[in-house]
Formats: sequence, structure tokens, C-alpha cells
Amino acid sequence: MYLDNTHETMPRADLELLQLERLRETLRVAQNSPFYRERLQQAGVAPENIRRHADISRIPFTYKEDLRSQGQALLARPLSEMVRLHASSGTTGQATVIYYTREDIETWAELVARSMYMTGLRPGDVFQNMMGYGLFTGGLGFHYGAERLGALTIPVGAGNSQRQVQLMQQFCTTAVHIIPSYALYLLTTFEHLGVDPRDLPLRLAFIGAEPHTEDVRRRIEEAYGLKAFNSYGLSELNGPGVAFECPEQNGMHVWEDHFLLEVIDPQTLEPAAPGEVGEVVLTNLSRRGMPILRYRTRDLASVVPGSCPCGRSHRRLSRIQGRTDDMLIVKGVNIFPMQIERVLMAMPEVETNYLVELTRENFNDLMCVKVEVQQEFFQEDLKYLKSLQKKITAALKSELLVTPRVELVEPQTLPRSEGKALRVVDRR
Ligand code: DLL
Repeated sequence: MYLDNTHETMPRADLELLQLERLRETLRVAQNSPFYRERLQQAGVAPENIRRHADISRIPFTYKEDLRSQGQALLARPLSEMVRLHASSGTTGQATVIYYTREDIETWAELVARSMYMTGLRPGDVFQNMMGYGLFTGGLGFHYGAERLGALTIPVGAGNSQRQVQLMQQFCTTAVHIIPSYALYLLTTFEHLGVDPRDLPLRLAFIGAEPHTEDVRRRIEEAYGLKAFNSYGLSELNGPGVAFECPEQNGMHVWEDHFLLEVIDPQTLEPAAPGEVGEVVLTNLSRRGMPILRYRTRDLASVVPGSCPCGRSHRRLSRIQGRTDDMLIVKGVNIFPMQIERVLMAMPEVETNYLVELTRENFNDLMCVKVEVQQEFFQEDLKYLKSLQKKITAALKSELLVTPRVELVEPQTLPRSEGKALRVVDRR
């Protein structure tokens, strides 16, 4: 049931002691980088100052901007000891680059293996990795983890939908790693090929890298006939394998022996109580090449209160509710794209794709939500379509407090992505 019994079920008190020990060591390592040497000196923080958990707040935050502007000044070891780099365009523009030593790659593989094992993946499984290989961490991160675990790994990468289905049939794929919006999209290829995914031996899906709702998970599970597990990570902190759902499917365990988790109020910077949504702040506790301290992820989530029946002592993070920087302000109202997705995906008439377009006319914000609805509704009379449009508009209005213009479009007419979905176009 556990890949690493000792660490996964470690009593909280021991886990917290281990964290402090590893944090002090990480500070020692970080002091070798020109960037942190200066930052920590300015803040007057040395490893020996960190005695209790409360001392963590003395360590300065690190921002995406620091990674962009400082680049290799964050390296704590010579460049010649780095064996890999990844880059993320992130959700907001220019790339940030992360370097890994051989040891870092091994630790990362171990965490991804631990995560997949937790959901039930075992040697003997056939794992089809449908995420982009290359600079994105989703491909190689899971690849190394799956091989470490001992699953037969198919490194197909993203896209090429017909081939994905053929490979699943040919090699009897039992587990897939897939972007949730692409998992929904791929269903149309199955339909086109006349193949029912439920007839295949698929039993596990790892879905992550982009926000999605509980309804999206349910749709994927039902359509494919498998269990789908939410997986969270970011390149700055390795990539995938930071937090992952266990069979309880109620929050993602953050691997706290390798990451220090804080959830804070982004305005007051005070810690958020369990159950309270705040910004996720993460610190590497085991990375050697480029450790990052108190990284402001911009992701909004909460800690799931209480302990998990699975027996793991590592705290659970809720679904990511949005980001502090993807908040839209429409007519003065704050709106997170996830609110729109929640409303749409709860409606059975709605297909799997939608697009939010924001424009400005005479200084007035206009929000248009284009929604793909099932083909059968276009065969109905116009009156029916009108009433569906009204229903969607009303549901969105009651959630958002802004009335959008809703356009119903036929399935497969909105742009698709093989990577992270693009849901909002802001033309203001
Ligand atoms: O997306 C790493 C990853 C790959 C995670 C494969 C899971 C699976 P980045 O490209 O650096 O790294 O993007 C990180 O994506 O800060 C979140 O905003 C978002 N994100 C990642 N996982 C989830 C998730 C990878 N499960 C950024 N739910 C993060 C919601 C997610 N958002």
C-alpha cells in the first residue's frame, strides 16, 4: 500500500522534526548560491536561527520574478554538476529555468513513483505517458517515476489522438497520464474510431497540470471506466510529484518530507487556518542543485482539515481554486475562471469545451462565454436552444454576479489545445 512506509506514515511530530532538520540543511546549501547568500544575509537569517516552525516566517519569500531575473545566480552547485534543465512558460509569460543535479533527478523520480504507487500503479502495469516531453516537466517527470516504479512505460508524448488510441489498443494500456481537458477532447477521437474506452483495460488516470473541477474528474472516470487522480506540481519545485491524491480522492497529500507547505493570506501574509483558502507557499527540503525557499506559487487552495483514513500523515491540499494572478476583474467584480467551469461542467447539456472572451466597448467590460453544447440540441427547435441559453446565462449570473453573453456553439468548433487548455481570451 505504501512505497515508503517510514516516510509516508511518519507521526506528525517526527515529520516536523525531520522538516526542521532538512530546512536547516537546505539553508546551508542555498547559501552557496549568490542569490540566496545575499538574500539570507540581508534578512539576517542563518541555518542555526531556525529552531521552531514559527522561525520559518523569518525566511524571505522567493517570487517567479526572482527566478526570471536572477537565473543561474540561484544555482547552489557549479553548472558542471547539473545534468538537466526544464523551463516553464508558467501561466504568465516568459520562461523560468530550473536546473537539476543527478541526485535531484533521482529524488524527483522517487516522489513521482511514490505518488503513482499510492494510487495503485504496480510493476506489470502499462503506462502511457500522454504529456508533452521536452522542457515541460510533465513528460520526463512521470517517465522517470514510472520506470523507477517498474511499470512498462510508453513515452508517446502529447497529441496525435488517433495514435494514442491505437497504442492503447495495441499494448493494452492500463494507466495514462493526461491533461484533463485533453482527456475530454480525446473522447471525440474514440467516438470517431468507433472504440469505447470502457472496453479497454484502462484502470488509472493521472490528471493534473491545469485546474479542473470535480465534475470534470467524474466525467473522465465515467467515460473511460477508470479512477482518475489529481496531481499537482510546478516546475519551480521539480514539476509533478509535489502533491497527489490517494485512493480516498479527497485532497492531495503534499510530500512534506520533501516540501515545506504553507498556506497564507496573500494580503496579510498571515497563515490561513485549515479549510481556509490562501496562497500556497512551498520550500524545497531536499533539492541540492537549485533549492528554492518560500516560493510564492500564486496558486490558491486550502489545507483539508483532519487526518486522512489512508494512514498517511502528510497534509492534504484541496483542489487548486485558481491563481492570485488569473483573477479577472469584470465590471469591477472579481471572477476566477474556475467559477465559470464549475457552473458549466455541472450542466449535462454542456460538452467539454468553452471559451471566455473579454472585450471593452465604450469603457464597458463585456464578457462573452462561448459554450459547446451537445449536437442533439441543434436538432431541436430554436425555442429549445434559446431556453438553454437562458438557463446557462442565469446559472452563470447567479455564480458570478455579472451577466455574461452566452453563445451556444456546436461541438468541436472552439479551439483545442494538446497542452494546458486556453480558456480565457482578454482583448480589453
Ligand atoms: O504543470 C507540473 C505538472 C506536470 C503537474 C504534470 C502535474 C502534472 P508548470 O508548467 O510549471 O508545471 O505549471 C505549474 O500549473 O502553479 C498551477 O497553477 C498549475 N497546476 C499544476 N497542477 C495542477 C493541478 C506543471 N492539479 C502550474 N490543478 C501551477 C490545478 C495545477 N492547477
